[in-house]
Amino acid sequence: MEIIGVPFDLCGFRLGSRLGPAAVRLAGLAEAMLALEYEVLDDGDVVIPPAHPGADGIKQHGPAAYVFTQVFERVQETLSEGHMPLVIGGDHSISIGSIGAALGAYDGDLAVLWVDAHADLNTPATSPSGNLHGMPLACLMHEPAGIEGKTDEQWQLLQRRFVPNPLRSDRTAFLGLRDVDAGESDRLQRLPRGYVSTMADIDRRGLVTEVDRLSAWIKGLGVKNLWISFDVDVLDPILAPGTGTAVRGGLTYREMHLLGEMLYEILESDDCPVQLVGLDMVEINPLFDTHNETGKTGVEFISSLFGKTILGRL
Ligand SMILES: [Mn+2]
Repeated sequence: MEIIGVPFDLCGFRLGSRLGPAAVRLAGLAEAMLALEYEVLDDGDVVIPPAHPGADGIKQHGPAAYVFTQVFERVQETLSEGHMPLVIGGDHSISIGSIGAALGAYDGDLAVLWVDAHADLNTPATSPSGNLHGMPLACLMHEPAGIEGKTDEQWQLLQRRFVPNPLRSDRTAFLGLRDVDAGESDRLQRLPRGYVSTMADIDRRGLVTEVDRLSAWIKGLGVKNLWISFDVDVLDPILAPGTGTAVRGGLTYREMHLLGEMLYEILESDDCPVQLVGLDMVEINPLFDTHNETGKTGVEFISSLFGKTILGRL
């Protein structure tokens, strides 16, 4: 596996997630993967340009495109070498580059599991904030910008350059949703539905039932490759305060580990036709954290996802 640090936060709600890759490294990501007997490469961070708001159009479009280009190329290269990219952000906009590259590498044969409090399905027209970190899935799905002129041009440029093969909404799974904007909700209703599990579903039926349902969905999809995009704001802020977009009522510590362990079992099982090809971990903001608890928690989730159990890697 290869760690790709993306200290880019200009498209987020609050600055500070540029410190996320350092926090996750400090929490021992590479060491944890080595302990599980994976080979780990870390070629450092992509280069981040200074902020440049632009006169009109999408906020910080220039710096974003500059960063996504590098993310796209690094992920493409890592996949072509047969390695697993671990993309550490940074705000969630960077998934346009990472998942766009994976969609290209597998010719569109890709499902995405979006583990996040938010649906990130806004377009420039429906986004209440105008921040690109709330729009990556809409961009990946080739939804139209909904605003003409420069915004539309810039939106289409992102799609042309980074998303040659659009993500199909019916191959997208959401887990942990609890803060969905009106425009996103409309889009979720309108687009062909993949898998959706909100925090209310998890409360009613329990995480095990919901992940079993996810397992059946993944196995029946007819797709060979899976990308997991993990936004730490899916976790309850009591557990993971170090994020700029905290929402109460998230996954608990034990649910987080159970999710990682169950996903590992599903993906390792003999009857699973889908392989995990890459991971994003985003929105870790050490400025809001206490003693790097959120960085450490992120590393614990990744460890469970890659086979760590109480009794070792089974
Ligand atoms: Mn997100």
